[in-house]
Amino acid sequence: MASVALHRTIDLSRYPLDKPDSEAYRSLVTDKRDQLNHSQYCTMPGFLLDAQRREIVAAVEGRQQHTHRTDNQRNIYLECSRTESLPEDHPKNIFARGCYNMMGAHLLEHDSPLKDIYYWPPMQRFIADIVGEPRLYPSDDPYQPVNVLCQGNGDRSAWHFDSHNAFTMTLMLQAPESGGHFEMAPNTRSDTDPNYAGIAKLLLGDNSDTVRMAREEGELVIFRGCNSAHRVTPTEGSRLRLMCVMVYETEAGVIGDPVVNETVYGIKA
Ligand SMILES: O=C(O)CCC(=O)C(=O)O
Ligand SMILES: [Fe+2]
Repeated sequence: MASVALHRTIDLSRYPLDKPDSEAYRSLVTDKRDQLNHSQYCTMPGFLLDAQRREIVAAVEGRQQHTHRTDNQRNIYLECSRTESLPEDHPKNIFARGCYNMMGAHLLEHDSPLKDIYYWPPMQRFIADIVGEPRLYPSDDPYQPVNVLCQGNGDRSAWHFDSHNAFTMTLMLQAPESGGHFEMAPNTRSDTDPNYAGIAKLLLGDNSDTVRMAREEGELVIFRGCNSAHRVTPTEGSRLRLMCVMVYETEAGVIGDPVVNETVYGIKA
């Protein structure tokens, strides 16, 4: 892929991914890595250039009828059924509504600029440098690598932990008229402490440990969502909230779980 094409897509003057040996690149990476380690997320406003963003939005809006609708009640672990042996107020038994349309990678054009970004080796290197991995690889799954989460009036994502990837990248394509805020409770749990009591408080409305991130159109965010619960508050208004979600893998050749693909994209294995 020619880097010249990405000059139209990524603001390379602000984010010099094409100059990994430069001082500007090194200081950008250090800054974002520190932010990620400190807050469990880091933000890059103006990453996607605006003219390209508008073209992407038009293409994504034109393909809405093919997206897959999800509307269900799930707990913070993304499970839909109760655990009878646990009390009513245990996080496993607290359910909230999640509703949205998902556009999988199979529904994006082959030459979508979102795919250009995702498959561009300097992008993979840049993200690896920030998250501290020696190398990252695109997912080989037909549906999961690059998605667009599409949320209309009233749509939302309930509090959840991401189950599969240690970090996730989200690129805001279009902001809704209002609502649709990304909220996170950094370090809600750890690998050794499930913190059920703290999670129950969060789920019952205690927002004292949560941050709300202003999400600008064109902004790239990297967040660690495995142990930091996060959600998207209800979108309001007629303009769709369109969020591109990208995941990289730490090894080559990774294919997603067919059960996940059936639930998220409606693809029967
Ligand atoms: O839409 C967002 O801002 C967050 C999406 C999300 O939670 C995820 O992709 O795991
Ligand atoms: Fe998530």
